[in-house]
Amino acid sequence: MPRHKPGTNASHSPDLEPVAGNGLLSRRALLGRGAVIAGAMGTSASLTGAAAEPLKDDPWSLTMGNVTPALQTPSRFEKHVVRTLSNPNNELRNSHGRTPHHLINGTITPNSLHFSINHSGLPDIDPAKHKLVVHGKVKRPLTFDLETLSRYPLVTRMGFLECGGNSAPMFSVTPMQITAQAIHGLVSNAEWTGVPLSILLDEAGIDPTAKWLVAEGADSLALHRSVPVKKAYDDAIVAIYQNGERLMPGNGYPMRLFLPGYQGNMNVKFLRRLKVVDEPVMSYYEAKTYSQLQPDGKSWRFHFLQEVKSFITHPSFGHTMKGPGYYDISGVAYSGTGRIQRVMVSADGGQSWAEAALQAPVLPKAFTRFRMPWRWDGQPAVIMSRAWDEAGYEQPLRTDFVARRGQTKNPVTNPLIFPNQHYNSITSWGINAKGEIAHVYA
Ligand SMILES: Nc1nc2c(c(=O)[nH]1)N[C@H]1C(S)=C(S)[C@@H](COP(=O)(O)O)O[C@H]1N2
Ligand SMILES: [Mo]
Repeated sequence: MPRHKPGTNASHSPDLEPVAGNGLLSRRALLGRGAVIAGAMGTSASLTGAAAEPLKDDPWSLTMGNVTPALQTPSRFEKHVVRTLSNPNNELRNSHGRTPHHLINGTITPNSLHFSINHSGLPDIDPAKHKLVVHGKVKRPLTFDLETLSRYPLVTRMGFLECGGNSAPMFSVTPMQITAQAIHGLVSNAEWTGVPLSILLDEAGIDPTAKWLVAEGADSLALHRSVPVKKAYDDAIVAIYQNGERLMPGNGYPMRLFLPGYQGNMNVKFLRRLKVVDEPVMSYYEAKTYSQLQPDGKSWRFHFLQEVKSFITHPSFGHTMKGPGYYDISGVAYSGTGRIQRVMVSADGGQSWAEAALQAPVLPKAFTRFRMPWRWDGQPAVIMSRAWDEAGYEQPLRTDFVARRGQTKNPVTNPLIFPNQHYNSITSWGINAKGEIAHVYA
């Protein structure tokens, strides 16, 4: 394609030259040049419609508005932006709430929409009575309450939290026609504030030969997991704030273990015990539920790390394209190993790829939002994303991944519960000429 000077004619700007198949545009199109976007609109009008008409006053412009509430909630027009529940009728079993990734944007999951998994419900904990004990192979067993813990030096860090069972519907042999919320809703990202676990262990005087901790929650099943002491000293915290406010009851109020990048289940909520021991205790959740069953029938002993992953949230299943023209392809990428290095996007089912823009700051073990400018020509397209992390790990292609890790043919009573764990391969969305979006395997 011939190159033109930018600004001479928006529709022939070099920023509108395709960088990969099926209309992917240069990332430079994102650098705030409206003319480029206008050019991508093609012959149709701009995104905002015809020439501006004189404004008229709607009812809300004519009277005094509502009074400011003490605790604000989203607009009544956003009532559909909610978590989906696995146990809406309050049966005596576990309950999940899934994050609506296709309805939100940015990187921070609002506390009201952070996913939640509670194996024995939400305990109604009085923070004045809740205690955390540190004991076992230590010189000085210690007891903390929320107030004493709050007086320690606190650290704040952004971090994703993902259930090992997130994305399990992707193990289905046929693509399930469900939203990114239903597929990937068991991962969220928040700013956590708490006390580094290393400070508490040092104060207790941990036996230098001890290799493991047992963390236990105060809910009725006393969920407990073994955690390597090495991880505790690396970057673990006892979190007491979530996005600036106290933890939500469903996210561990008043205190929880936060292990950046490690399998959700190990992030013990309602934390009441840290016992220093020599060996892992092989608790129910590490020996059975969250162990990884392989196609050969064997299980991996532990699978702590949540590996590099990405998925497109916009556009995705549940959205409809509003005609040909400019779109942002956007989604989230994250890795339990560290920072996201690169995200590639394809609009032609993986035949060609272009590098997406990563929104700064790119933080370790946290969501990174990626964006890819795209001119959809109204023809069928398959969009997908693939991420790499700074340690060089790449998100596996689906065929390679399921060859190694298996698929499930079994008709399942609850289609969102699969026996397999830790899906970190690719998600593809197929768009037809009507602009309808389906979940496809490419
Ligand atoms: N005490 C306790 N801790 C728990 C759980 C629980 O049910 N009880 N659920 C675990 C599971 S399976 C996951 S994936 C994460 C989810 O954390 P969240 O509910 O804050 O999103 O918490 C883990 N910690
Ligand atoms: Mo989980």
